[in-house]
Amino acid sequence: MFKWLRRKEDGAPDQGHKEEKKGLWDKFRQGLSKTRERLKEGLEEIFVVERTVDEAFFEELEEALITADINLDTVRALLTPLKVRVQQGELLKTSQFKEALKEEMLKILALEPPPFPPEAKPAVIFVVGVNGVGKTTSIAKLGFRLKNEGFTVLFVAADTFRAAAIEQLETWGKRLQVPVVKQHPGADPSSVVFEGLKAAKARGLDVVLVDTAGRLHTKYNLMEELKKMARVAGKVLPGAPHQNLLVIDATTGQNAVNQVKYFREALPINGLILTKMDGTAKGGIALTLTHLFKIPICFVGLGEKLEDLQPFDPQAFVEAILP
Ligand SMILES: Nc1nc2c(ncn2[C@@H]2O[C@H](COP(=O)(O)OP(=O)(O)OP(=O)(O)O)[C@@H](O)[C@H]2O)c(=O)[nH]1
Ligand SMILES: [Mg+2]
Repeated sequence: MFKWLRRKEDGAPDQGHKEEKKGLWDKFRQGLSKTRERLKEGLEEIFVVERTVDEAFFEELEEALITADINLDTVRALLTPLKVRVQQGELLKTSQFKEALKEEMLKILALEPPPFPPEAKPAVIFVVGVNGVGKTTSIAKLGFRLKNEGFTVLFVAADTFRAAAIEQLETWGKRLQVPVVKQHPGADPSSVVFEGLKAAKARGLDVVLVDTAGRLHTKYNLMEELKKMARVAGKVLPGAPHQNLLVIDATTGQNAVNQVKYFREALPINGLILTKMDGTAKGGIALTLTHLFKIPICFVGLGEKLEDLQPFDPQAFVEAILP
């Protein structure tokens, strides 16, 4: 059901398609309940009484959408086409409005993610983002998913900033039976990348997931470090890194916009992972980011369990926030 999600053609026994549509929609519904509740508070009053759409209605709607962390530009982008339809004499009743709003949201969200994993062997994926957003746990969850789809995986502990970061990835590696390439804390992250990619190439593995630091000692510049890691990766494997995924914590709110700008200066960002959707009423950030940057959301974190990192389904998302 997601064309961009690749499965390994040769190995993998059919897992009986885990992403059954209904199961996924339920997960989105559950994971996005806080955002839905927030929107409901604002929207219920607007939609509950059938009335004729007027200027005041638009103002109330605008306000309600902003409270779910959809930024003003994005709200206007959503509502302007609807205003035009009202002016043209269509959509005159509030009851027709919700479906039309969903359609507008889907237009913004309909960006097809790049193939996952990318079609290279080994495929090298950098997972980047500021500290604490969920990079390492997302790597574990992606590793779990890839293994289930029949791919062989390697983790690279290139967040050498803290000893605990290396240990955290190692623990996941043991649990998932995924090999981990690491060095001592404080080692040059690029050197770990170099060693990791060499190892993946030598062992003929399918996918390399590279964990990176969210902050560094003050004498380093995180962005310069990331660029260097990418250059080193490209020397070992031309074309690597094949995909850079930026992890954004959905609870951050509008600061996420700055984070995308910041990381995009260092690396081309091919997709977003929005974590902790389950813990926030600010799920509307998904719309803001895709609208402003036109970067697809690949995965969303809907809970803490391994299977809670799910491919982003725009339709399930829209239905979940606007029931
Ligand atoms: N509820 C929820 N918690 C999450 C999700 N993703 C990550 N977390 C939690 O967020 C916390 C931080 O996750 P990490 O993976 O360690 O974050 P990180 O980006 O690697 O952090 P640093 O290595 O410090 O930069 C952990 O407690 C995770 O369990 C999610 O989708 N939902
Ligand atoms: Mg980490």
